[in-house]
Amino acid sequence: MFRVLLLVVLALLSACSPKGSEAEIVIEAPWVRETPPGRTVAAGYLDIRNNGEQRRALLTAESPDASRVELHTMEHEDGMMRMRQIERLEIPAGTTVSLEPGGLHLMLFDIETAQVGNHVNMTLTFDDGWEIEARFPVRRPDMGHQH
Ligand SMILES: [Cu+2]
Repeated sequence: MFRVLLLVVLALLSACSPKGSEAEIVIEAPWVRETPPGRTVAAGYLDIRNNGEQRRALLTAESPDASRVELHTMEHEDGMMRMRQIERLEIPAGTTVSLEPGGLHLMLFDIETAQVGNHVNMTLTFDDGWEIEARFPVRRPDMGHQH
């Protein structure tokens, strides 16, 4: 009897509680930078807003248009800016993390479609297993964010 009651309570809890990142993470202003002719490596940018009360982390990004997508950061090293791959991107509770030129970005490899007029689909996966598919229009840097 107790066991049945417990199952009912658990079922009610899971039905009522917000579903982790799905209710808390908001993707804003996604875009992919146009690549010069002949280049097949492109950078993707977006803002990730965490409206929840727990720290979340972006773990992976995948695109049907790229052989792989990595999370990169830019760091000063010996007076030069260098890209470095990171394993996860933390998004503290109640904050927005911006991926933008000169800083954090998504790096897409072997992409042929990063020309203005196209868009790139990407699936972002967070540390609680939640995934979101986002559409990244391709832009030139001088076209700005165009919110
Ligand atoms: Cu990079």
